Amino acid sequence: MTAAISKLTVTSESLVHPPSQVTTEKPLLVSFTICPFAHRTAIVLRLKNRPYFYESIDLQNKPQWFLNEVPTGKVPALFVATDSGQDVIFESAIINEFLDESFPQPLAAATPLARAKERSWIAYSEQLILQQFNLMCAQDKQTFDELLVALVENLSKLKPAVGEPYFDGVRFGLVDAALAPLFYRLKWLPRVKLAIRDQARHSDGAQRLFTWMETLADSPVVREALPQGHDQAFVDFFMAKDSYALV
Ligand SMILES: N[C@@H](CCC(=O)N[C@@H](CS)C(=O)NCC(=O)O)C(=O)O
Repeated sequence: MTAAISKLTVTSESLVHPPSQVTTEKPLLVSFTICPFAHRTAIVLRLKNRPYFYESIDLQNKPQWFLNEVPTGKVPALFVATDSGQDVIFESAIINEFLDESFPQPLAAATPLARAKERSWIAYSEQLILQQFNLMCAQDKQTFDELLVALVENLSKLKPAVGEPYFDGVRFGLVDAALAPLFYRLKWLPRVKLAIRDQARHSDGAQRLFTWMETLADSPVVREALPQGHDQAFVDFFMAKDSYALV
């Protein structure tokens, strides 16, 4: 899997807008360099061995072609070719389900109940990603400490499978793709990891959570799905916000 993924060509050639080069074989992922939600979709594209065009937009000055097509004004959006031209889908969880249903080797669970539970956890994970963002934006110790406690408490509610590397078992699935971006970005929030590691001394659930978080954060597909220059852009973005986490 890793060898195949590393051969993928992710092109960020300059596109005519609205993007006209999109083909059935090669959709366009519209992103913002440090966006964890777009990272979710890039992970699934890689798990599915799909090449894609990639374009990062300025969220402070969104291009009109993007606003014309994406009513939420949020990234990620995936532009895909259709028989009659082109279409766009938005919302990372929905894009990821679409990709999963469109290409072989399902990532989603096998039964309706198990798939519904995955969707529940994916919906829950959006709140965690927003909490992480707010924690990165905290500018003083008191705010940081309060938000840290809240994030750790909510992370502790996640229940990865017993004795398995991934959330639902042996395979990297859609819940893993939804949360891996958060876990990767905890390298800038080591106190979150330390708090969960401390809990792991007394709790099997916390131990499982800690191991799962580390597995995903270190996973090659998660790292390779990041756009070039991600880490520097991430630090620059939050430094500009006087992030307490980075002092
Ligand atoms: N629920 C959305 C959240 C996407 C989201 O919040 N994206 C942020 C960037 S990470 C965004 O586009 N923000 C711009 C805005 O809200 O105007 C998803 O899962 O795709």
